[in-house]
Amino acid sequence: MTKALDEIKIGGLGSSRKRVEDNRFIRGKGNYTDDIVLPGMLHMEILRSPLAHARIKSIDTSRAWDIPGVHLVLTGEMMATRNLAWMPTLSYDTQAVLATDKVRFQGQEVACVVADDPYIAKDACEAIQVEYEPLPVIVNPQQATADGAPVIRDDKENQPDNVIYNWEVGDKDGTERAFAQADKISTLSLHYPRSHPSPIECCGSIADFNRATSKLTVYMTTQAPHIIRAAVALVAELPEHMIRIISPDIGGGFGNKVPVYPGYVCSILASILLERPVKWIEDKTGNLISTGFARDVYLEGELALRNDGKILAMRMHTDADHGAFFSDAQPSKFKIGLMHSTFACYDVPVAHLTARGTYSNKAPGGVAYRCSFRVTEAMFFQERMMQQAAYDLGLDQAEFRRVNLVRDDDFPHRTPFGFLTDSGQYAKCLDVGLEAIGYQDFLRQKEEARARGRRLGIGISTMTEPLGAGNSREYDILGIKMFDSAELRVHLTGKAIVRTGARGQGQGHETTWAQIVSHELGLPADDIVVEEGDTDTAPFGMGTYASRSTPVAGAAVAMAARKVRAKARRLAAHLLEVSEEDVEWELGRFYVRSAPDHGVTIQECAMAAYSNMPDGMEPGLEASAYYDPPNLTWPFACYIVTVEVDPDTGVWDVLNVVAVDDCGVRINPMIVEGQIMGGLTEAYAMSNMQFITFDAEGNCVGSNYMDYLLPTAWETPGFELHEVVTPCPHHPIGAKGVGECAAVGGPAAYVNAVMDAIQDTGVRNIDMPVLPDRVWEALTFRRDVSGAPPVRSDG
Ligand code: MCN
Ligand code: CUN
Repeated sequence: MTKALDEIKIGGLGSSRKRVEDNRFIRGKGNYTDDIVLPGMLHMEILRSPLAHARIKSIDTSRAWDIPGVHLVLTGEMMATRNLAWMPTLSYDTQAVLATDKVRFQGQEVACVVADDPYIAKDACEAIQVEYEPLPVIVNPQQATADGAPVIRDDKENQPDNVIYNWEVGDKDGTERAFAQADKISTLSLHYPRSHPSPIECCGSIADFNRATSKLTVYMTTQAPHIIRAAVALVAELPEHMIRIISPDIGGGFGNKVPVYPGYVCSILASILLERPVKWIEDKTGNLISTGFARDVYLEGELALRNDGKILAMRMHTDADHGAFFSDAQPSKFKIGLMHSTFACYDVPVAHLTARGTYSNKAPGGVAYRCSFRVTEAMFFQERMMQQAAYDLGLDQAEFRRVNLVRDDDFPHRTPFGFLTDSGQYAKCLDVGLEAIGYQDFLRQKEEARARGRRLGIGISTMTEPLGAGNSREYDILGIKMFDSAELRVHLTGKAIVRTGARGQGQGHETTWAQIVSHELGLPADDIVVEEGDTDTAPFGMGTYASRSTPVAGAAVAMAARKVRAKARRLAAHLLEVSEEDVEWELGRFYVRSAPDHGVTIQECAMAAYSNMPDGMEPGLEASAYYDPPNLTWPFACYIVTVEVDPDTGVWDVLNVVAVDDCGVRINPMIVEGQIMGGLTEAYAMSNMQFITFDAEGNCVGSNYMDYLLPTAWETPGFELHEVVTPCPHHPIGAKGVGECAAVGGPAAYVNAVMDAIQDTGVRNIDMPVLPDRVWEALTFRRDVSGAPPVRSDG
């Protein structure tokens, strides 16, 4: 008779345990950076450039210094005396901390004031007089590469133009040969607009330099505290052990809190100079105008097709607008992130991808916002292209996908760009989705409605995405290999603490890491606390982004727990007075194989580790593990959306949304569903209401919540969720990442649905956000609608 614990009851794997962090969040007891008040703390504000491109002729700070309560006014010139006017970016470029020679985007940091309170600091910023000489402005790659275009980065040697890189991958000649064999070639070009993560909490930091101890403590809103510590050590040339980065509760990150921002650097220098804590909290417009943008890529491509629907080859080109500095946070080897994960779920024999990156007079960005390094753009293009190709072939769009999806018995599958996808049941996910949405019925309804002048549409998006960088062979950031770690310490009464180098921002790590330990050791999840975000206590890790926490840090948690279990087994053998080989494990308990009733609990082993260990055994029960994943994890998803478009106004309403996600084994099904609903909501917002762009002068249009709309419960549609589980073959508990899937795959489903409703017009593309006026324009003039900047200033 087994005495194993009921895993769901103790909060182990598969338990929809309530999020423990919500105990404090829903009571208003979260501890965010702005909640922290230190003795003697001063406040910093940033003066930003009103112009997108201008030479700085002079900066006069005298009036700001005269304002009572002002302690410090920092300019680029002062930063330069400490070699801090510029900083290296995560993509081997440089970025201005405070502008010295020129401003290169609207909202760029020009000066900082540190004062007794933020209001004095803000007033003093306005008292700074800057004389600008305006320069011609560039807001897209076409302008950037035009003859005679002004060189934005004239600060750099060997930068004669605005091109950052040309990059390619795949088999050019083979692709050309395959295109020559095609029955049909289908093409598509589109712009994936800039989008902004816009977490509710903006960015911020509190730097606290203590001269007596030489220790610098920085509280900040970062998703990757250890990377920041490394950056501070290298940039500010401070000894690493004297730097402590603490990332307290984070009010949403979504990628916005991965980069290193000038505000962090300025608050650190200010604290060192003043020997007092200095707090900088960004305001909403500052956040929307200057930090971590995403996307802004132009994608064009084509598929070589056989009449029966088989894809023979894929070719695509990307023009990426990086803004004024190439500061993407991404693995060093890949200039355009993991864009080449595109078409990974389809059996495409050969493909070729080229990418070009250019500078413009826009805030740097390029990678943040629920993306795993450009996979959002990659999957959006893929799924828009798949729908268009089905139309061009005259095939049913679901059937066309099915014909080309990688088969279940074809794993691991090598993609044309060299990735190895690990596992999946792609056709099954599609079937579950089609069944749930009532596909055949809907097609009939659509016909009938059309006969009465109504326009219904259905959009499908199927995709796999690479989550969980890296393996260390291929993935590094600035030379630091991408792996992660965890530490588990079991106390004598069988309670425990887990620490990882990841840093959740709302994903529920405090809940789910405990569940992994619970699964491995049989300790109730409620007996385990999880701590992340303090570099003095957490083991080294690369941080939380690219949905890498479960694939990498989560795996490290399991491995650390297994080491603890191995030691506990030796303690059990000692307590049971048998040899280790005679000891069996079941959840929560070791027992003697020949006498199953004779056993000890994991808690009894923990006590023995401190009170009754065998001779020669090192006391204590703890372990750490560094986990270098053998591969990325490849979750799959099928999102299906139905809409009705009003032909008179272009307004479209969502009728139904079905999501089928396969993220392998689910640690906490409720949290996974929350992640998927959040992603579908963001996808909905990106597809039709989040409009942030630039006019011809480089003014950022939409840098406030009146224009850049956040979806509320009112306009967000309901979602019907389904699951398929294909365990990840290389992850210790079979889990794959999921945090970004719905935001990555979702947008194409919404846009495809609208395009399906107007397919008979011959319009091939409307750029996101698919605003009603764009749909109306497409319907009325039967033409594609581009959303690329500059936006017209004539309204
Ligand atoms: N999970 C699970 N079972 C799985 C996979 C995941 O139970 N098979 C759980 C995890 O344990 C974790 C959550 O789901 O609690 C998300 O896990 P994972 O997919 O590993 O993603 P990360 O934790 O690395 O989160 C990063 C991802 C990214 S990159 C962005 S951007 C994003 C996202 O998460 N930002 C978010 N979701 C967010 N959700 C909130 N609330 N806030 C953000 O800022
Ligand atoms: Cu790119 S947004 Mo998430 O990977 O932090």
